[in-house]
Amino acid sequence: MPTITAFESSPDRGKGQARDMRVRWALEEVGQPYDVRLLSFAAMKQPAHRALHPFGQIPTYEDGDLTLFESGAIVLHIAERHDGLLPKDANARARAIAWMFAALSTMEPPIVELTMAMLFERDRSWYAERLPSLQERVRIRLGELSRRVGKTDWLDGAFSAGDLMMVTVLRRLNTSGLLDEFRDIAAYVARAEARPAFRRAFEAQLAVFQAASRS
Ligand SMILES: N[C@@H](CCC(=O)N[C@@H](CS)C(=O)NCC(=O)O)C(=O)O
Repeated sequence: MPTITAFESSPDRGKGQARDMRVRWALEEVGQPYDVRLLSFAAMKQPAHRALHPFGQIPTYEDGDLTLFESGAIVLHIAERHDGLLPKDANARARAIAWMFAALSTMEPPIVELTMAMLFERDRSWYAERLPSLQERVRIRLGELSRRVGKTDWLDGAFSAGDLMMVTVLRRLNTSGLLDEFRDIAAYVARAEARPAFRRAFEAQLAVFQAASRS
């Protein structure tokens, strides 16, 4: 059974934003049970964890003699070893993987820049001046993506690891108000969140936060 790592006490208070959510969701989609090792921020920076993750972050994935870091690499590994997250047809499979990369390297950077500024830079003198340009960069990408997801349920045929990755990236915008401006995208995210595997992964992550708050 694989073991993943996750925050002992997630800064998002269990809202499914931490990147172990992607891995949990992928494992739930393919029906693979897993163990979770919870880490404090201090433990993430210790040599024992850095031996698994060079940047001292979560998530990691251990299965037998394989250790992986980077949520995209982990989800791709799970999708390649189980049915359900990548199409069998070689071209469709390559396109689904392209959507995973698009989520991580085209959509996620401007979204992370915006959300990090909203979380950690609100009190800076330049925040109000910088915010509109950060929002505009995200809006451009959302506009482009909405033309795609407005036409079909999923990005390319059946639900795939590409959708899983895209939705976890888009969910980072939940508190930004920007998703409300793009009804097609909000509906796409809601469709994905209604999947039983998403719900199970979300509940598992929330349960960790609730247990940490009680102790
Ligand atoms: N590109 C990495 C990013 C990993 C990452 O940023 N993890 C965050 C949690 S979502 C983390 O561990 N933050 C704490 C830190 O960097 O100290 C991935 O997709 O796995």
